[in-house]
Amino acid sequence: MNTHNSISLFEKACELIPGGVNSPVRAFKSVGLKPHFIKSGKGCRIVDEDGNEFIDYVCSWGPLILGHCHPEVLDSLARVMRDGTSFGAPTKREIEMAEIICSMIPSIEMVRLVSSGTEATMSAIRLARGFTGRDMIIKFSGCYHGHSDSLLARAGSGAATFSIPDSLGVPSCVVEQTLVAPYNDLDATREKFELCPDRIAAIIVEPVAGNMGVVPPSPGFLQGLRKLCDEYASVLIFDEVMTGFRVSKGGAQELYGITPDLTCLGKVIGGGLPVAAFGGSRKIMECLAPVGGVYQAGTLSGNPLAVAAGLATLKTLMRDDPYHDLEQKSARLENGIRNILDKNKIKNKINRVGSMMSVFFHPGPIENYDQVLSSDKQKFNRFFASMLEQGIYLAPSAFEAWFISTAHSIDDIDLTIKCAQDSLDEYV
Ligand code: KE4
Repeated sequence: MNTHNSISLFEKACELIPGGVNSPVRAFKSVGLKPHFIKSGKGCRIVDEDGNEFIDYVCSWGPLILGHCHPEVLDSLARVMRDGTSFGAPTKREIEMAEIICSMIPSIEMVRLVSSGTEATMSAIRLARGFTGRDMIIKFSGCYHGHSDSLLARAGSGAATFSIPDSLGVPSCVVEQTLVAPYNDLDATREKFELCPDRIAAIIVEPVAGNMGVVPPSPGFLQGLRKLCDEYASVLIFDEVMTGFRVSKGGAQELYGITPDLTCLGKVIGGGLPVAAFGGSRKIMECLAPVGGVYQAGTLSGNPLAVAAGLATLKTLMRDDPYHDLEQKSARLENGIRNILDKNKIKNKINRVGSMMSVFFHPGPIENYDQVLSSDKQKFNRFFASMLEQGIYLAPSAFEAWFISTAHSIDDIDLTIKCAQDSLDEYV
């Protein structure tokens, strides 16, 4: 595969942009390769600057559930852009967006639009703290909620109750308010409440974890979190930035039948443009400025172009209800790859919820971050490299999710499975 242009572009980028990328995972460091510079996308395919074509399972890390350049998204942008790109003033479409979000996710009575998932979760945490008058939060190992300081925390060593920063530059005094429990571990979560009764403002959780690879909630886990928050009068925040409108029309909360107090949304909601949101009960949301005393703001929040792309995406999902079709295609991919790995006696655990999945080179089960970390990363990297060479663009990390879109055909899925067979013959 010719990668001449991507290599020279990467060299130039590295002189001007830290790591040559505007978001670390794009640098391909986790898989030990150099990134391909992408020139265009159409449907489920992308083409790089050397003309190499790939079937894309990154889909912009989740937003493109309808694939690249969906006609209705492009048409909507073309219609709106001639009226202006941004006003810094309320627009009619923001009401329409709020209406469709509230209709698709009934637990949301009011919603505030922002421009990134990080903003959505950071704001939801501040809102929960303002609403409860408490400072501490609980998150889970392996869950990622964007890069705000409070959420860049990992469990302290041993029995230490306080967390330690998960990044340089994050003051330890900030993450001391963040408690970290193992995902799917209700007993450990209850212990945090018993250690700090009446001090915990919120639990924030990915209802289906997607940032350590896909790790579904164990039976009863989400119900247990709901019960703990009710018992201790804490706010339950579902970070559905990845799962919202992805794993079902109403997200993970609809799939598992759990009602959170606040929901964070992103990715799909913008259809590839920067839209995110957080919402919940009127009682909590009206604590936000300018009504209440919890401050939150954003120059481009509710941006007309971004909202137009998001509206076109959500309306298409509402009209076409593609979730059964996505389930069929995603299950075909999962079973096809599992059969190949099993036949080749390669230990594997594939976790999938709807159209997000991950392949772990590990006998399983994979129910928490420690188990994820014990999977064979080198084997994944060899698999990744071989698939890329054959024109299959997977998420460049063993600890990320693959995404299937409505634009992936059965033939694309079957070609992917064939490439997986060929890669195992050679590389894994
Ligand atoms: P953004 O700030 O990147 O828009 O959203 C942060 C975020 C919040 N919550 C969840 C559940 C998320 O998955 C994310 C972002 N996900 C990563 C993918 N693992 C985005 C890719 C990247 O960081 O470049």
